[in-house]
Amino acid sequence: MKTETLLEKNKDQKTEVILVTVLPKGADRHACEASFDELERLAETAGATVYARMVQEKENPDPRTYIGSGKVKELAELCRNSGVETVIFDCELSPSQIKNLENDIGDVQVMDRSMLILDIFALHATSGEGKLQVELAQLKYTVPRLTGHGTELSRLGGGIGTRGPGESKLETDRRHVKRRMDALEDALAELAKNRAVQRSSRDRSGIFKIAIAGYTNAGKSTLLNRLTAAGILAEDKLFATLDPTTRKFELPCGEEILLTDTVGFIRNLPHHLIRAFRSTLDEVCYADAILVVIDASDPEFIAQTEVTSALIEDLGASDKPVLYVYNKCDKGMAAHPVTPTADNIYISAATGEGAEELVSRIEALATAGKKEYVFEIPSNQFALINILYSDATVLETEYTESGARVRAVCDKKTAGKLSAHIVRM
Ligand SMILES: Nc1nc2c(ncn2[C@@H]2O[C@H](COP(=O)(O)OP(=O)(O)OP(=O)(O)O)[C@@H](O)[C@H]2O)c(=O)[nH]1
Ligand SMILES: [Mg+2]
Repeated sequence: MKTETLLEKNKDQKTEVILVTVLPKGADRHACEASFDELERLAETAGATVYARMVQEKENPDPRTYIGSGKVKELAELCRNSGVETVIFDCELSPSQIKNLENDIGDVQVMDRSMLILDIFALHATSGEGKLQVELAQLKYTVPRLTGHGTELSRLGGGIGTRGPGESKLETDRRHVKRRMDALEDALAELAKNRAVQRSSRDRSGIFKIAIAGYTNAGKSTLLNRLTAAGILAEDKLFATLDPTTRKFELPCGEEILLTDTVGFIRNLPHHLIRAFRSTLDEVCYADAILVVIDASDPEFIAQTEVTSALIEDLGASDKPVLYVYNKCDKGMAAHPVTPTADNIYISAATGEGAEELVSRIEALATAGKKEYVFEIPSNQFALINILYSDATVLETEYTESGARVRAVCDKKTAGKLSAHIVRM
């Protein structure tokens, strides 16, 4: 099945867009500007070029058209003079605001930040589950916002707007959309079930799991590639990764752990989008520890770390041990360097600087609460050795006349199952 997107015309022809934002009085001006800069990067990632940026300082957004009526006229004129046919607002617009804006401006497509993010997700989704999640989110969010715009979409032909949930789909009976949404929900529920089964078998194996989380473009995939040669696409693009990738990683002590690369976070990520990707984000919830990767060369890194922490809390994963990985230190620090502590580290995933230290910190995380034991298992109870092979890291097994002597690293719970056979700890 093809996931369609709104912005991309074709590979050689870039869509020109105008970006619009409102700076409400008393709002954090810097945060609004940073968000607006980010919108530009999002637009570029979606394959567009920015023709102009329009900012309105306004007490409160207009309920009818978000920007004031004078500004709407100005925008309409700019669109007419430039021939730009797509306008993207750095906010969440209601379906009626989009409709009013499109009517008032005429001959343009109006998008908001979430529609743009979904557009990028549609471009970057590769797995079956990722594509289903994007399509469902588009049907829930984008389609209602395209109401009444179907004719314009057809008129634009291969232009902007045809990458949405698809012309044909837009022209289809709403009941069909509802049926499609139900089918997608069923399919996703089935996939979530499979994911849960896989997870529980991983859990039974007792293997330590680490999720690599963080702001989009922080270097999460580059880090996983550096550690495991995972071969994941790492690009200077927002949301290059949509689907989680899990790789085994062998610690210097010989213990194997699992590292999972996850979808990046971004500011002003609406809750419905988070819910749509809940099953992929669950990888963070089921991890035993989290590496929060931060682009320390980005002037916005402190705000980005706050966004990441808030989202981890939203997911209900804030009680997990976290190691803050300040990445891209080869580029130099953007702002005040963070004091090194037990829960942070500076590295460069690109050059490998700090990687060795990172590995030993990961090892410390994974082995916290675990220690080395020696067990003597009598030969009539060899089934117990299987427990060690699945739940512990076996360092050495020596067979004796009476049974086996096993040296292994494990947690208390595992050791407890064999407590009668511990000879040294
Ligand atoms: N200079 C420098 N660039 C880096 C470093 N780590 C990653 N990058 C670059 O930063 C960009 C983003 O890296 P990714 O690994 O794709 O980032 P990500 O966090 O996986 O991003 P998303 O999947 O898009 O959320 C790429 O162009 C990388 O080459 C680093 O340590 N130093
Ligand atoms: Mg990535």
